[in-house]
Amino acid sequence: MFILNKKLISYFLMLMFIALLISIAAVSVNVAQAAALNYLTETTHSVLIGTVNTIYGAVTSGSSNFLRTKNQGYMVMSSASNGTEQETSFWSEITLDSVDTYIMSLKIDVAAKTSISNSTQKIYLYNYDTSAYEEVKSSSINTSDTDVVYLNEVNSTIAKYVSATNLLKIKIVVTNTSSFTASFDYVNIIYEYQPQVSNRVVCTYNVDNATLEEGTISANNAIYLKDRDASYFSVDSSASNKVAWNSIVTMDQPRSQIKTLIITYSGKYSTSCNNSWLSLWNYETGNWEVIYNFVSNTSTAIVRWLTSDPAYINKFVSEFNDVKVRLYNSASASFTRDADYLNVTIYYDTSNSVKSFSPDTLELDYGTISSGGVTNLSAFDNSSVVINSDAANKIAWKCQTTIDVDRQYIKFLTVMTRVKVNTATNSQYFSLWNNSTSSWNVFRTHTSSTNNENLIMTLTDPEGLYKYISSSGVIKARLYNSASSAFTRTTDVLTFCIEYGTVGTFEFAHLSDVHELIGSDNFKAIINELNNSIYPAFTAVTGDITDHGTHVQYDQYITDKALINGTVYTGPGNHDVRWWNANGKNDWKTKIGDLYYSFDYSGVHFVMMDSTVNLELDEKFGKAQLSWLSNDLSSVGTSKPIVIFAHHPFKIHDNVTGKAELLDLVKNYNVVAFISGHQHYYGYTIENGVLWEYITYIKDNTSQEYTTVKITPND
Ligand SMILES: [Ca+2]
Ligand SMILES: [Ca+2]
Ligand SMILES: [Ca+2]
Repeated sequence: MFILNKKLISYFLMLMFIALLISIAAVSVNVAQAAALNYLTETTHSVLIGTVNTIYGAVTSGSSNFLRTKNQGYMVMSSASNGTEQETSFWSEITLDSVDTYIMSLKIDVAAKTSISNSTQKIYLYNYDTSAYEEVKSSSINTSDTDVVYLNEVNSTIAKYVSATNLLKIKIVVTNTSSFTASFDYVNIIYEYQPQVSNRVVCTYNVDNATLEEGTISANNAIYLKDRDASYFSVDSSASNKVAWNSIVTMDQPRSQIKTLIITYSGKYSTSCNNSWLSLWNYETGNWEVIYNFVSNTSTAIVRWLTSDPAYINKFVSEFNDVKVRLYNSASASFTRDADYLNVTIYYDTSNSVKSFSPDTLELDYGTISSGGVTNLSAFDNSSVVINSDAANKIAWKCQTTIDVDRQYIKFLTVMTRVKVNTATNSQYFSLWNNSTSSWNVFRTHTSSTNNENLIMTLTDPEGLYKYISSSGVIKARLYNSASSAFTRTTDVLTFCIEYGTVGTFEFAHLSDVHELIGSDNFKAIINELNNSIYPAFTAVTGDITDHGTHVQYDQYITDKALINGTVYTGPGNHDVRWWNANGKNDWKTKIGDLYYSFDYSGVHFVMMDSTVNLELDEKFGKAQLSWLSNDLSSVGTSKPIVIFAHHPFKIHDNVTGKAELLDLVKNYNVVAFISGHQHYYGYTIENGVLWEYITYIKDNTSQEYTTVKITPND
């Protein structure tokens, strides 16, 4: 199946030439191949508490459903007496999904408050080794919402909390000396794990747009949301002391493939104001829905909300793969909101093949290695490369890998590193080496953290990838940062992950009916344009290369054709075989070559058909040709995309003898386009995802009467 990308069509139609974009479904996944790799695609997953089992106290309003979003919507419990204390407590058993190997990190995020101050909240996890609960976190909570986060990044101490069947049991206990009610807003259990066999991969989208709802922009613009770099998109509050804007991200992946959706925001305020409300557009109800609210501070806060719940992904991602994010807050006086960073990251299942590559080399531009080496970067295992800054307080490592997949088939490249520093530093710059400019291009600017963080850059433009993947498959990445004093950077992982299909991304040129123009300056101008600005993968000419099929005209076409860079595939038209003599087809064979034939390019099969009849205007596909086609296609198989060329249009000439047989013959194959000429005007239709196109005749290069057809693999 293929789809015509309407956005891109309109874009290309704005150009002087007429262009079409064909997107072709990539073929099946090679799981066996992926399984054999040292597979490094990390998955962050979120599980929500399902059934709540109360121990002391009772739920008086709300339910565990209220714990999915941090929105001041609560599950409320009233306390009961436990000995000398009042207590609310509940436990829940959670099944962790698809934990193929070990869990790298476990984070439990609880937001709650109590009706009276000085309550104690404890988080317990069930230890399957000792068959008893263990306290993992104890905090004081009071009458305002309090966030309590338990974070464990040491695999060996997480494993005991997960049963052989991937169960995790959590108990949350709140106590006070007097009776109280506890209001639980949010409980999210987030774990990172490393699947051994999966086509689940990560893609990150940096937000660079915003639609203002309340307030006026006071500094910079929404492009500043792209990087977490302490440079801000600043908005002054409106007359009613409100700031609100929303951003939209369109993802490359269909909603059905998205397994985890992560929203990250970072920002600060000129003065403290009311809570900030982070919302997502609910496409089912047509309303904003708060997912996370947080205190609006004058210091930068980073908030992250994620879900792996299909019901949430379905309502927050549109059928066109859009996510809309909104930030709203208000105050009693005017204020400025400085938004640093907004990012949407997804983990998704891809139908493409996936491979991950660890770096082959590690070199330092700045700093010295205090422990570890390149091999430590190949696994998420807290075994890391530790680098000390140099005398100028800088660290930069650069790594390279060599991939063994032809870059023409690569759709996505994701480079991920897991890194932390021992003390705050300046922004970290994550770059790829640009082979065309011989310089590092910064893709992510990210404030450093003393906690492990994953820095991810994703390149989704197949042509853009050519700059960063050399013809021999070399990719180089670099991470640079500096500080005002000495620091240490610890890097656990660097991985290069590619998604690739069996169809490459390329563009070919289609010309037809060149007969009136051969030998002219106008034709040479068109050839010049193809050679110097279009750079087609190849050129197809669908007939009428001569006006009357004379030897002189054939020779002129051959002379002109030699000026076109790259391979030119030519098929016959009625002018070529109709006028000169009854020997037209034999003259073609002598001068040009086969009347019909096929060829392959970058995973696509192309067939040039002969629709002509000696001495006639009209068209015919003869039995011998159809028999040849039957044999040809049977060796191609039913999944490979096929494009069929002929001079006479397949669609609008219903009097073609043998057309019904041709269409019947190809109906079980993956024909994505029928392309022809003859009409001397341009048109196309798309039926059941198949393109039927006919183009105009070549007249002059101001009218640009040729098309370029771009093939891209589908998702
Ligand atoms: Ca809630
Ligand atoms: Ca920024
Ligand atoms: Ca490691």
